[in-house]
Amino acid sequence: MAKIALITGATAGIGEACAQLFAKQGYNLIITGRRTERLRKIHRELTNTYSIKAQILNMDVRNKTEVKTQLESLDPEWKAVDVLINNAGLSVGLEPIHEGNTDDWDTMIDTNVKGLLYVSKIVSNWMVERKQGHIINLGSIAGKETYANGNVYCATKHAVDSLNKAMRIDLLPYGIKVTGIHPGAVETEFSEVRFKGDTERAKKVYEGYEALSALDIAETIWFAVSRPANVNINDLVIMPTAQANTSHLVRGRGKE
Ligand code: NDP
Ligand code: 8X3
Repeated sequence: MAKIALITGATAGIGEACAQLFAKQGYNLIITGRRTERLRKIHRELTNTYSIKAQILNMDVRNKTEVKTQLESLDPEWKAVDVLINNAGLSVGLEPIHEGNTDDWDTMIDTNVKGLLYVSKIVSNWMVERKQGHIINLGSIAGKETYANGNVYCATKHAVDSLNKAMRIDLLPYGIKVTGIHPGAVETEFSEVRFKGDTERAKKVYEGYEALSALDIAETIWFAVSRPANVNINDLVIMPTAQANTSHLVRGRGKE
């Protein structure tokens, strides 16, 4: 029986790259997200290209009821999830704290923290029953450091960092691995979302250096998942070579 990976936020960026890579590795997939058309298209591509089975769950991770209903609707054999990739997440806005938009704050906290918890609560129970599983939590360099105007996004990713450590302790008796992946700049739709569709501003984030690609992160996640049973990667920070931390980034030596 092929292994199963459940990927939240598989409609774009890192989640989509993980779906492609895990399908290539022969995993059956549960792909989730809010954009139904994209989920259908990715489902079609994956099942046409690889000899795998895939399920779509069209859910907003912020909606506790929807998450529960969608996850519980899976047939029992699909609840034997081997790998959960808690990837759905976003940043909205980049303003100093006194100018921040409280709706943006709600969106980030509800998605990055509460959404991750709603999914983890249900799927970790399935893993506890089987006494096996691996949870990958997408943190960020923003969860290790704080930068100007990053305030609430950084706070949500610090929360993910903390939950990553907490999950590892609580799930230890059940043999469940928990890994935190903390990237620096990855060129995805992330900045477009942060700047609310301002593609010009988003493009500038990645100008003059080679950012990480979604595939770089998917490969890192695969490395963690493919370690032997006795090995767990607790925590990985992965940066573009041009970026030392959130405030030191060299432009003009790489990609124009
Ligand atoms: P993208 O914007 O390219 O992808 C984000 C994914 O999250 C989409 O599939 C989106 O799906 C999903 N998503 C967002 N909100 C929700 C929601 N409420 N319910 C369900 N799904 C949701 O960004 P990335 O691939 O870059 O980001 C993936 C993760 O990596 C995030 O947690 C991000 O914080 C983290 N990260 C990103 C970095 C970067 O520089 N890009 C660096 C460090 C960490 P849909 O819109 O269809 O719902
Ligand atoms: C995304 C990376 O530095 O824009 O998590 O916060 S950063």
